[in-house]
Amino acid sequence: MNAVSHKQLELDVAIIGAGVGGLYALHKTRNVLGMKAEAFDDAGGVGGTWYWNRYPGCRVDTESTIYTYSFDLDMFQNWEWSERYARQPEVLNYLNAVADKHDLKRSIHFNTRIASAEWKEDEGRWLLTTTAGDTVKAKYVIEAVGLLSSSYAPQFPDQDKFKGEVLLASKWPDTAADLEGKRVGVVGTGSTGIQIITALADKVGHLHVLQRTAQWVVPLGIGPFPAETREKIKADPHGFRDWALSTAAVFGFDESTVSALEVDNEERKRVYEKAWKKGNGFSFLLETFSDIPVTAEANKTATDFIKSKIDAIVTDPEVARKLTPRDYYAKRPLAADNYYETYNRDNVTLHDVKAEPIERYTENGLIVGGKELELDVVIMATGFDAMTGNYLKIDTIGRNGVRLKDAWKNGPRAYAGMSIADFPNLLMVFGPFSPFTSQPLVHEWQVDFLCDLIEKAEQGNGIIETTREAQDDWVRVCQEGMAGTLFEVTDSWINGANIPGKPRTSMWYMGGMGNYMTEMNAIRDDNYRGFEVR
Ligand code: NA7
Repeated sequence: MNAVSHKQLELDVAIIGAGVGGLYALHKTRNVLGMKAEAFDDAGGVGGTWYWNRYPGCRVDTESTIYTYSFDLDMFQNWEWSERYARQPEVLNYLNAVADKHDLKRSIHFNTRIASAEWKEDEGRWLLTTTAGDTVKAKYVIEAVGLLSSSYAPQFPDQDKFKGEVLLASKWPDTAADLEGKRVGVVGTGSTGIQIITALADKVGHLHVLQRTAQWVVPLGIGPFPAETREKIKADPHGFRDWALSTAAVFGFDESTVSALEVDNEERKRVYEKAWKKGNGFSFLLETFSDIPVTAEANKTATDFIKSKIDAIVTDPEVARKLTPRDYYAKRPLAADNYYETYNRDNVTLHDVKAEPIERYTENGLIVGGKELELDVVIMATGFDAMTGNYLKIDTIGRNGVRLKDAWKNGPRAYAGMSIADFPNLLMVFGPFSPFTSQPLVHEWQVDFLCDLIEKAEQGNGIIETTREAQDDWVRVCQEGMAGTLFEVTDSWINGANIPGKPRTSMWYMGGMGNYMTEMNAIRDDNYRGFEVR
């Protein structure tokens, strides 16, 4: 469907976003509940984050077995993922196939950005307005706007003077120049940066890595899709899905229950070596021992191990020193094959831009630490205004004129990761204070819960209202849970510290998906406690 005038559009359900969460929300509300539901996305196609992130080396770093829907049993059992960690084109292809099979695209308005949303109390409807000025009235709004979709791209002075190209990783243009043989600078060494660095090192002329903060990186373990997992899913798809959801992080493994401090050195080394060989950042952080993200002592056992790998792999001791983080291993755990090996290449130079800052552009490149670095292309892999960024881009006005940006002035407030007091019938997929997990299966679970709520509301007056008391309780529990972890004290997008001026706060339910489901099922059994469905 193309962007057309929506002036007369009246819907039961308006869905914002056509990524993983939005597509399933559209399928469930339109195809299963039979409601008049349509979706809106400013992208030109489906896929959300997988539509935009087309940078070299982009792939999931969650196993493809888990990074999938389960609702379409045939696709869940039989989809032929080629690799253990699917590349971006394969993920996008899969999401397109889901959308096509379930005939979703005819109900999606592409190239359409929702600019504002206002609750009309007298009508019991949301009034959405697009950037083109068209309007949509909907009884329920489901925001599936993406956890990591609102790009953060700081601009260095004098960019207009630069004769080369500046590319934003998270909005990678199809028209990007071929990088072969070029002098390329990469700013940022998070998940995105390390994928780009390892993908480009043997393709470009010279790669300059502009690193502000070193990160702990373990191998990913790229390889073919594991046949034994395929068999498991084929034999018992629901059993596999339910097991994955019952774990804390929903990454396709059971988290360890053993403290890193209760075993001796030799056993610790054995466990870490095994995890290093297997690959995967979440697995290294959570499948090895139970307390790496919790206590400084346990954390140090993991960082000592990774440091020993850096020292063994990186041949230049000064480069090894620059690559060794000073922080806890308590950011979003990173994984890429041959990351540290890359720095042994003659055509890769590491710059510590904390010690020698990026000052400004020139015609020929960047001034870094007072010296000109000649570059043809600069790639910004500088991250996202995570969790709250995309919600706050929509000027959202709830009951009694309350604006979302005011309600969230000091950090987000939400109930169960799915709704907000004073914003009736505004429902979120993976909103603030959702469990800290991988996403697709959790999106499905939350959409199913939201649809149960909608069905119940449809039996009454069609109102879903979150109580302030329930929200305050939920936020308090989440904040207490976060306070017990090293994630809280380690700067990253997880706590908002990556965005200048953003309130630093916890935004997650840290109890794990298994506990989250138990809690949510109890809420459902208690007549949807806290939601006040009328
Ligand atoms: P991240 O993990 O937030 O990483 C952003 C990187 O960009 C990080 O290394 C930052 O350094 C760096 N950065 C940000 N601003 C600057 C400036 N001004 N100068 C130099 N370097 C800068 O984002 P990603 O896109 O890699 O990953 C986000 C998530 O998306 C990922 O975890 C996956 O779940 C998907 P800093 O550490 O702030 O010093």
